[in-house]
Amino acid sequence: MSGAVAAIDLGATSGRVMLGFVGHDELSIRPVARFANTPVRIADGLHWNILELYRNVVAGLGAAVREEPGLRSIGVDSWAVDYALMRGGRMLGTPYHYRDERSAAGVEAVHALVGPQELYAANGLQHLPFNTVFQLATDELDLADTMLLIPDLLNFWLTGNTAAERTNASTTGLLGAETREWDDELIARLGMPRAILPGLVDAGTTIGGLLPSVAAEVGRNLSVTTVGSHDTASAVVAIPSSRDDTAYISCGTWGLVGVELEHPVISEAGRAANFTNEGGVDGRVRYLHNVMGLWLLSESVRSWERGREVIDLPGLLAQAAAVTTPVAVFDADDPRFLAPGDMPARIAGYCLEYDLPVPASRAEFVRSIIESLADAFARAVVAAAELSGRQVSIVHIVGGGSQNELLCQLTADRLGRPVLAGPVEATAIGNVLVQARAQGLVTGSLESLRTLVARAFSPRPYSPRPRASA
Ligand code: LFR
Repeated sequence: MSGAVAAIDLGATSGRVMLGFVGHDELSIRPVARFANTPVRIADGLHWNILELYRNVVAGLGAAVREEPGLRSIGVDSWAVDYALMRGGRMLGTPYHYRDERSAAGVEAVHALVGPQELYAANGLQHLPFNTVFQLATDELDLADTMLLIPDLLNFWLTGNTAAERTNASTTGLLGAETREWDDELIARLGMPRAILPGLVDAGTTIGGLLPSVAAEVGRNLSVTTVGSHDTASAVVAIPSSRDDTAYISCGTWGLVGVELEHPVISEAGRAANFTNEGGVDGRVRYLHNVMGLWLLSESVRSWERGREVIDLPGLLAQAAAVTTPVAVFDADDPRFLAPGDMPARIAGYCLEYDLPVPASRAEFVRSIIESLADAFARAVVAAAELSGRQVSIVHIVGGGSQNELLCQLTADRLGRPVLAGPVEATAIGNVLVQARAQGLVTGSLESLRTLVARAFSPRPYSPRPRASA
């Protein structure tokens, strides 16, 4: 038996609707619609243009149905942590972007009630100033009756049903690391209203059919299935390997570097190294660290394009690969790089502060960024192995970054271990596979799904080069 499902995958800079065709021995995907995701800054801060995203999702589903009338199901994933507050089914204000600065005040408010150590012991999350718990601490929660994370919000608009999908709920900071249930005690200590948190569901649950008005727009009714609705959870489903000695780097706007575990690792060393225990599909644990990712590059390009110039990125990457002068390797994780704004100026500022050579051209900036990312990736892989007690001999890079040859090669060089790159669309593939399994198109554990991925999308190998030529 084989059939088609559609993945709605919303990233921080763009969204897509992909058709996936899955059978016992079959897996392929095809893009149906792509659209920009452009945040909007208004007087009170930086927001997502969530209505525009929803409009594009519905239009994309219409196109998917026209291309594949037998579509069995749809599933939504997006970036994590961000949310809408609701009352009586209405959205109260436009969701904030996690890069909005307001969360700093939330960090202080939360830590005044529950210190960082205790918080980590409860939720197992690395400290990111934008974790939902910190954002919520700045919000008017008394006005709301429900809090919906972004994919849960879209599922609600599509079906009228509310639920909190567990992998994404694990990024809120309000889920117990061990129990994977809402942590009532923590929530009470933070003085947050427990009632706004919807019931939890696992990936692979049918949420419902489309509301009649939505079905009319799309062209027919469709069943909505939860997937690993945190995009990184879906990407990890599609790592094309089931070997125990594998680490992964899911690289897009962020570089998520880690290993998959059966149980969380809550240790002081892991907390100090800022390693997170996020929830994976099938109850797995994504033990990983957030590296700043291709954001450093895209935000630099955005600065250069402010002068109305259009940057030829492939050309610039080729120039960067040809740079022979030594460039600065800076700490890609430095919090100064988090907010939107002039990235080259911040990198130059870092170099001056730490007495490193300031890049003298755009090609040198790009080389410096890629070297620094590869360095941060390599350090995070080593830390993931040490902290989890796992032996790592192979590293998979998936997502947009897997297309960046320089990044893959430099990561292999710095690690002294082989890197396997691809698939580029890991998130959409993971989304498709979890739906397909829920529909009975495939069966089995994540390992059998990954075998299917490895067969359909064979990754590109990069061998570490000897030090002298690296
Ligand atoms: C990647 C990602 C990361 C999360 C960050 C913010 O797209 O989902 O996993 O830490 O975005 O939500």
